[in-house]
Amino acid sequence: MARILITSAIPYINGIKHLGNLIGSQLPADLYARYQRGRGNEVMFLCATDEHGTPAELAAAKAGKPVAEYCAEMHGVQADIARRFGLSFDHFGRSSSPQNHRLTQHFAGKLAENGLIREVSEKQVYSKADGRFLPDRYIEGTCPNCGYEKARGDQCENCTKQLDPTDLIDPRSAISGSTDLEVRETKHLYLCQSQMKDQLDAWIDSKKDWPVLTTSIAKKWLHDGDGLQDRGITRDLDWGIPVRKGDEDWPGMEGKVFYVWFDAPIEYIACGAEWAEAKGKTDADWERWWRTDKGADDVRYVQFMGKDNVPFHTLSFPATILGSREPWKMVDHLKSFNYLNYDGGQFSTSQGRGVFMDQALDILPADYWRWWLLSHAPESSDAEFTWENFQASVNKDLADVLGNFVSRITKFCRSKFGEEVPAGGAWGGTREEALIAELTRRIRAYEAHMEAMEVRKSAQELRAIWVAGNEYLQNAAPWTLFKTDPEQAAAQVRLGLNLIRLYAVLSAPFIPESAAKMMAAMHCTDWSWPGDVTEALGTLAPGHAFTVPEVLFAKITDEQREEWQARFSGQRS
Ligand code: B3M
Ligand code: ZN
Repeated sequence: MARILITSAIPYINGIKHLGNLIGSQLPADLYARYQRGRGNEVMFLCATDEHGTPAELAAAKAGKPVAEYCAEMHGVQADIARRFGLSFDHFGRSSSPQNHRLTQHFAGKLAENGLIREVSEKQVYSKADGRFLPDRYIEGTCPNCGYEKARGDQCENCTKQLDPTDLIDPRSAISGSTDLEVRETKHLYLCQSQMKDQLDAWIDSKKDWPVLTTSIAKKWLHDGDGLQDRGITRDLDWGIPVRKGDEDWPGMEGKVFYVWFDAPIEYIACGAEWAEAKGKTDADWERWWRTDKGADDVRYVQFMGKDNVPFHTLSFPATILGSREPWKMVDHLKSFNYLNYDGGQFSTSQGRGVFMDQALDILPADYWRWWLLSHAPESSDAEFTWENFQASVNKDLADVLGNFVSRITKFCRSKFGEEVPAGGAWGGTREEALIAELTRRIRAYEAHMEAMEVRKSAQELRAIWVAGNEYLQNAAPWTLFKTDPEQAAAQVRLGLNLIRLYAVLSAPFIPESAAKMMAAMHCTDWSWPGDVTEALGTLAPGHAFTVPEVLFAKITDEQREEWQARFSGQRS
């Protein structure tokens, strides 16, 4: 049994995520976690809310709440929506947890001990109108790299370049819009990433199987221009993890906090500690996932994230871990995604454009969204959500192919043989042989795509597996055969009912709720993954009772599609 550690990029606390965020990390991570559990492997799937920094402060101010209260509330909201979307985290933590405070301060202490932190007296933008320094997102301006006019102080959304607020051209305060800004002196800590350039370079070179999208972004930041720059890891903010050297004060750093991108990835690890606390486990229980000296050397660690997060995960976070010179588990495989666009434009949290997770669940069950999003995951390029495409996919793949298969075979059986797996006859003629051969080939391909985290290819293969069953049934036509050879028809129906169970097992990573309904309708709890397909199709024996399930997937009508298209065309209020 393999042990697999999975993390999804941790979503910012500032509001409910849209479908583009969901497919960019949490949903494909869930697909992989569910698949690996289905294969009988031991999985630790961690995610959390990213609660520090300016996004949290700004959102809390907008909501008129103290930031700690706002974060606690929003964590609850996000946890609930994640659960309703079927995201099967082993723990959904918080980057503001005491565990993350301790661990972040610990890492900073180790980095300082190893000579990898320097204090820099730097010039920072101060807003006279706002009476404060303006870090990160409190300041907006034109990107010096690509000219995008709404670049933020920490990163340009358009070209993904990491920025410092003083890099921006024509800067203005994001709080008041004031351009009455001046540069003042303040002292900050810098992580000496440049000293670790060769080590990072070698580490990335050792990752032969990483997608090009990932390595090319990392290599770009390592080698382009002046190469890897040292990075400020502290900020003049109230909300965040206070700057300390392990358990000790850090003279001169009073009143400052760590930069959100310093503590956020450390939360992946701290989340393990939160999991242990929540489940009444010991430190050894989480350390066997995270410390290579305590059992994690045989763990495979996979990270999921959107492409804009790649530099932080291939450079900054590894620099933190390598720089600590402690035996923490590092990522083995990093799966990154392009962007999902919405109906001719971009999804945007700040502009309230697109469909947000809570809205999606208000109109349709999670599996409809899960299927569309995963089968259209933005892997090799950006993808686009359109209502037409969504309607077509749901109606064809889910309703016409899978749903129709389940309903047809169960209803036919009920009408001719009653609600139990019929006895009689034997399947195994050429028609069945061909089906088994096709299923075997496709299931093995499905497994290979899932292992490789090829999300779209996995979805295509799964769909083809559903189609194969439908076609078998269509050609075998037990409803016709029943009149002349009821024994043979019974054998075919028995095969069909077993296919429902098999489909439940194979489909559960994509559409867990529907898979559970299919399994429940078969009165079965045997979720074992199919090795030999013939054997798997003999699981439900003659006489085994089942129930005809309710309609699994309702078709989306043109009226619904038009209504939703109109409803979601503007801005979220
Ligand atoms: N919260 C950005 C994002 O949600 C950031 C990810 C942190 S991963 C450690 O895209
Ligand atoms: Zn830019």
